[in-house]
Amino acid sequence: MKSTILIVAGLFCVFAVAQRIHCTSPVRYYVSDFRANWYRATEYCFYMGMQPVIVETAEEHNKVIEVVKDSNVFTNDSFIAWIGASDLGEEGIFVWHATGTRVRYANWRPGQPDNDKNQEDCVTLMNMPAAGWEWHANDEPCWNSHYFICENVDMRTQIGTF
Ligand SMILES: [Ca+2]
Ligand SMILES: [Ca+2]
Repeated sequence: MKSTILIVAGLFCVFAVAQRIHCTSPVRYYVSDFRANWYRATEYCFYMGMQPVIVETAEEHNKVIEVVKDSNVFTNDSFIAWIGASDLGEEGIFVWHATGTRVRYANWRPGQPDNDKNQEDCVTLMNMPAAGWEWHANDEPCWNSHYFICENVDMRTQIGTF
């Protein structure tokens, strides 16, 4: 019985490893080639059968940076994109929109999120090295217009089963 469990666990791990390889394929993310407010960006991700990107680990954060750098809209001096988190539901409680789960990891710049002017509820990824922004997360007014990042829904769901 013990060995059966081990074999089953072993197979599951192989399966999980296979998924992980698939997850890091280039098709996982979409970087928009136009700017939109956070709401429109969110709608657009779902419209394409994707979802607003969830960035839950430093590894995913780095992967997203790679994908952005490969995109047509990236410029070295200034880049801002919406990601799929907000505190629209409850001020100060940031949640991934696609799953309703709390944001546990975010590369917030020190001092962020600051809910500036009591108007900042949606999260961007921001790279503006001259101003001290180095792929930091920031809360901004949701109606600002930025590029945005979507990810493949199926990949995220499969990770969830692991
Ligand atoms: Ca807020
Ligand atoms: Ca802010």
